[in-house]
Amino acid sequence: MTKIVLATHNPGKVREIADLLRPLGLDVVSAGELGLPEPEETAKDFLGNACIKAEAAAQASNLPALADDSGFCVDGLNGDPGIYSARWAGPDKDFSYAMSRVHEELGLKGLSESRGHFVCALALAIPSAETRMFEGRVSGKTVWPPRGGHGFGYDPMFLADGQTQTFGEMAPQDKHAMSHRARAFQLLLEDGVLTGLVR
Ligand code: ITT
Repeated sequence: MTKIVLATHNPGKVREIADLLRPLGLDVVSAGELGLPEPEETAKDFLGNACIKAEAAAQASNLPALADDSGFCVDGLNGDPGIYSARWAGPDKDFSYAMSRVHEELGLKGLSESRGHFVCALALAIPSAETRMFEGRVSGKTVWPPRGGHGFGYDPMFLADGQTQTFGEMAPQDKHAMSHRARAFQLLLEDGVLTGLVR
């Protein structure tokens, strides 16, 4: 079986990406399990940071590596937290705190809610081949108070367009049917490079 590294240390992402990859029959191992270091995310956009993480993991492991850089972009906060979504949760990765911060900063601008979207950039780095990149997004709005205990990160405060349940309330398979991550993943599958690895 072809082995692929998930170049992330975020358990929520490992769970979701492993679900999306499972039908392909790849042998998935996470960067955490391999003890790979976390590179600094110094790029100015999601695609650039995904590339940094995928290429660092591919180089360190000499295996194909798939990285996800993602975030929550709130229109009323000029796109913040955006690429800083993980950093807004502080060193303890406290997303109750990060969600409160979004709510409070909207409040300082006189807003009780705002349109926003999730972005997911995927980068697939294969040793001695060119890195491939794909981006997906899903639009909706913020809700307060947060609702639901599924998912991770900002899921409980995001209501996608046309939905009545937040991402935090949705069953995992329902989020997978429409999320930014699933959309980026669909583009990756259509590209064929991943299925090419399995053959
Ligand atoms: P890695 O870099 O190790 O992958 P990270 O959590 O630091 O883990 P990012 O820099 O891409 O990853 O941060 C993205 C943050 O955006 C993540 O920590 C979540 O809080 C949030 N986020 C991304 N996708 C999300 C989703 O599907 N639902 C809720 N929040 C999400």
